[in-house]
Amino acid sequence: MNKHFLLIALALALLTALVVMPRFVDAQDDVAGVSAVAEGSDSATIFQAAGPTTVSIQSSVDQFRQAIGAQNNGNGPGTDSGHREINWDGGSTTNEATNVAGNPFAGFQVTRGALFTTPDGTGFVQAPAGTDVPPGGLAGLFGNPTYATTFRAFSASRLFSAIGGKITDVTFFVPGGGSEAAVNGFAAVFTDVDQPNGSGPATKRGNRHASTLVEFYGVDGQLLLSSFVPASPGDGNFSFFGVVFPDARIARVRITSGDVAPGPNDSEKVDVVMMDDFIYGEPHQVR
Ligand SMILES: [Ca+2]
Ligand SMILES: [Ca+2]
Repeated sequence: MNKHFLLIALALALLTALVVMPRFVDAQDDVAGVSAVAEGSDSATIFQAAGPTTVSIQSSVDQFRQAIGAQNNGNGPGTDSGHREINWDGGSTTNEATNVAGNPFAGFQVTRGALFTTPDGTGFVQAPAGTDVPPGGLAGLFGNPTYATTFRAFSASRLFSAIGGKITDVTFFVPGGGSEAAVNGFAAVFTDVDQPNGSGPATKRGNRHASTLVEFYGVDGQLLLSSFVPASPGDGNFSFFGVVFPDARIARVRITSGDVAPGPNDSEKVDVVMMDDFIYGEPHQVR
């Protein structure tokens, strides 16, 4: 083959790659959408939104709740339908407490059927971005005063984060103290996802490195679906990403929030990301 043929073939390959990039590669402010995406599963429905205010994502959050089962089962025993939510606020919209938990964090395993583990961190924190109440929320715990304004809560007043790591694994149990379980859908709210989702072809010219990723695994440990979370550059903006399947097949969710463990300043080089509300289908026993 001659050199010209190779160049033409290369150009065609690049063109094809551009054309087939996922439709939500270019996240923008106030993007919202519901779509079925054949990325790892042709039966998943994706809910995603991003933007500068809580309103930017609220309709997608509400649509997701409807899709997994509208009833919020709170701390009740395991049931047939509906969903569970964790807003990290301890039952108060003015909660200023900084609550640190170990790893794994089992505080919601019996009541709402979710257990949290961080493979690269040491524990978890539920806290406001910043507060005068010692140790001072995320800003105080992570020793970075800029965190008080870099992050905002979707549900007032506290956020959630791994400590010393950027990865959170969520596994499910039948509420009330039951055995391992699976859910039909899972979604999370994020604040301050700055780096664009999707990894485009321009790895050399322009960094399209994405910071925040959600992976969904089945009961046999197989990867069901993986996606980056849409970004909304600017301090304290909101992102939402969720997936619903036709049945309870998600046994584990791995969330990579940001590209660095909390501590350093959020900057163009490192994207620090905090989490807020987790919403998931009623956990059903794995058979
Ligand atoms: Ca909250
Ligand atoms: Ca950030």
